[in-house]
Amino acid sequence: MRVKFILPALTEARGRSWRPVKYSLFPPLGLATLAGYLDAGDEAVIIDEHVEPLELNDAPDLVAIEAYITSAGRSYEIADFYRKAGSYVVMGGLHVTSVPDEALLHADSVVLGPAEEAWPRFLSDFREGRASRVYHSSERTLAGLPEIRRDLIKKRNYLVPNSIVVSRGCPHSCDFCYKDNFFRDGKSFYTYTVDQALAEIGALKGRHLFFLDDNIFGDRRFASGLFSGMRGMRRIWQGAATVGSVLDGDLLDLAVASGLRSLFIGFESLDQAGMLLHGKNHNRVEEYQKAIKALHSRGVMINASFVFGLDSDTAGVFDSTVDWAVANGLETATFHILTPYPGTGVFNRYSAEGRILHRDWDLYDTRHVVFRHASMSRETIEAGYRRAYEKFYMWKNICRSAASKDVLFDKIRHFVYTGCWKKFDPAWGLIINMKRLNMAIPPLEHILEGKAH
Ligand code: B12
Repeated sequence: MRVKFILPALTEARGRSWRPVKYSLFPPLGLATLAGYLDAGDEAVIIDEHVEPLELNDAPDLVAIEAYITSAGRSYEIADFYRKAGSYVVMGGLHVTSVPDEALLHADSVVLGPAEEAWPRFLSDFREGRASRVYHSSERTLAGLPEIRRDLIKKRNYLVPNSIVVSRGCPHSCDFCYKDNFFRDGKSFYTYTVDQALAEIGALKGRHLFFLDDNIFGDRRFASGLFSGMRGMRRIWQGAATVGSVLDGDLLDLAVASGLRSLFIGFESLDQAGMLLHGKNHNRVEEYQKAIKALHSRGVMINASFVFGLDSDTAGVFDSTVDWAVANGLETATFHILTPYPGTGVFNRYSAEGRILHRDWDLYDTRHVVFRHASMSRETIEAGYRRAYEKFYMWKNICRSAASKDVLFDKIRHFVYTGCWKKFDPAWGLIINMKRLNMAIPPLEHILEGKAH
């Protein structure tokens, strides 16, 4: 059987002569996971449209497409093309799970939620010529997962070929997150065993790793086993966690000893009331600075995430958030406009209140306002969002933020890391087009390495 796995490009990454490096960071791990379930005699290819052209001149037996919200339009185009060409088309992923009826207009079958149990069932039905239209499962385990087909990933196209995910979901329930809907009929947070995770890490060449898990600190027992096991493996790694989890006993020390050098943290908002509105009760604003200090004092850089457009936000929120982020020496930040993804709690609530403006999924990219805010206009929020990015990444503010560090080495590292990340997109574009992103990995490792305090 010939199978073509496709990750269609997100709207914002299409049709540009050069692309921001963020679209060349991570290979499509979900699709490589699914490819692991094929038989030895099957032929498989993975095409990631963010980093390579998709040739539409073939008719594989099976085309498997992963759709995110802003790649939905493109995913449907590709699905329609292949169905016409005579291929069988199956779709899955976050957006398909949110709106299966929409996806079924373009796909022969859809797989909803995590696919580790449903996908092999689909494959077996498909081989027997009796595939159903919809597959989903409530069985949730990562035990016995076949080897992820990393051999199908064109590593030179990515800055972080060693991305890895050792859990699914998250222990929390924020109403703007896809999680509750995606995992709705079963467990919504589960992990590899520690041994399974260590074996996968052990098989990855090179030093740098990036854990793509929503919350790598989320299961204390698993995380401490993992970090203890990684000690001595000479890895340096990045990942994501919550404010509270980095203050949870010795977990952070174990993480740093195992190679943690940079952490993504969803601070979201400096307004406690705003977060309560969205169920992010575990974020306590009074702990933010303590968490930042805990990380910086151990030489761990922070990539902070903020969301604008909570009902409690007013026009001052953009500047006050950036000023706070700069004053606290945060190395990098991503800003988002609150985006009610279909199927989430906030989408259902705003829908019921008649506040969803449209369903043009291309604009559900966290850069556009797609709902009616309690007090601010669309223009105010979008302009404030753009200003926040510009202001945070002004050289003046990068210098000011870097200067807030106590140790000279950290000041320099902050300056170089932030500058390289945001200020040199055309240079990144060149390296991407030359397919030489792997050249950037040793300097990245060097910068990240730093010296743990
Ligand atoms: C890598 C990544 C990206 C990459 C995407 C390309 C890529 N390589 O996948 C990049 C950097 C481009 C990206 C961009 C963005 N991302 Co992103 N990203 C991720 C991340 C960290 C990992 C994805 C991954 O590999 N997961 C692991 C694999 C195993 O899971 P999976 O892909 O979901 O696949 C499983 C199932 O979905 C299913 N499946 C998937 N596809 C298919 C296809 C078929 C045929 C079948 C049968 C099954 C199936 O089977 C797999 C195994 O169970 C996730 C977080 C996460 N932990 O998932 C966030 C995440 C998806 N991103 C998120 C966000 C917000 C964004 C951005 C909007 C951020 C921004 N403002 O720029 C953008 C744009 C996204 C958009 N417009 O839709 C959110 C989505 C939030 C939501 N919907 O509620 C997530 C969940 C992070 C989070 N917790 O907030 N992202």
